[in-house]
Amino acid sequence: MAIELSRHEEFALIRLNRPQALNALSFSLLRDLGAALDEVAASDARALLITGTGDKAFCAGADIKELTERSLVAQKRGAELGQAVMARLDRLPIASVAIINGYAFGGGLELAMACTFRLATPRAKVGLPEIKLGLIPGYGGTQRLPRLVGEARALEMVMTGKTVDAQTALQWGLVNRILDGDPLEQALAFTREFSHHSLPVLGFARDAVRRALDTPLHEGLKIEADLSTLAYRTEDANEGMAAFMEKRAARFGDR
Ligand code: DAK
Repeated sequence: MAIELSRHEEFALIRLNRPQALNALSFSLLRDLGAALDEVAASDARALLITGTGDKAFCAGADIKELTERSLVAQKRGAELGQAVMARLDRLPIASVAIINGYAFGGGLELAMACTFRLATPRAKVGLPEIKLGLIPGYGGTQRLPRLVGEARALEMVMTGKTVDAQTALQWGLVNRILDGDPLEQALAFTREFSHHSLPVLGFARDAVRRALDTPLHEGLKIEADLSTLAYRTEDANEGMAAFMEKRAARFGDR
């Protein structure tokens, strides 16, 4: 299978499993990825981790062999499929963490950018090299990259097609951390930093922050007022505040 879905503790783990093609996103892999995301959404996993099989690549992008000799209509359907899968990942009810364990180019970086967090191994390299193929990104890259690194850096990456190393990606805010030990163990430790909090309240927090990027400030503040009031009405908020008063650890029930 080009997609392997497994469970690690209370987390789901998806591995892109086409190491012979550096985990490139064939259309069949994209369809399997969409199905795996549906399975994760319906499960009780508290977070999703995504990584690539092998030690060379997270994902080398769209499968270039499939991009040639296709009709315009087929290409448009392909772009819509890719965007829909990235959107499904972006809107998953739980947070997702990309473990960038090598190259993340083109659609591979777009996949990582659709995740809530990105962690990179020290030798990881990321970029949107589509321009070198006479293309531009088609799975959300032109929209998500500037939101993460700003317009100037996004234009530089998209228009030169140059790749950046993990250290630069960290400086630019494209990745949250560089993993200096076993990537999966380190990523699990990172995920445990937030996953014990109330799941519905984590969802409100993600929604509120995400809306900040496409909403004028006065409207964003209204959204924050609504979502923070909703959080306040949860049983977990009662528990969290009671635990503080009683000087004990909170026991959230995701309610
Ligand atoms: N697609 C298919 N096969 C790939 C691949 C890819 N993206 N990347 C690597 N491979 C395959 C290679 O062909 C090779 O296979 P064999 O020749 O052994 O059969 C194998 O993986 C190992 O690769 P290399 O031999 O090249 O390994 P190296 O270590 O020498 O180089 C590399 C690694 C990552 C630097 C190099 O493989 C590379 O430059 N790969 C291509 C990176 C890239 O350009 N990615 C795609 C960006 S475009 C759309 C519009 C646009 C898009 C999508 C849809 N629609 C309108 C539908 C654009 C999407 C993109 O992602």
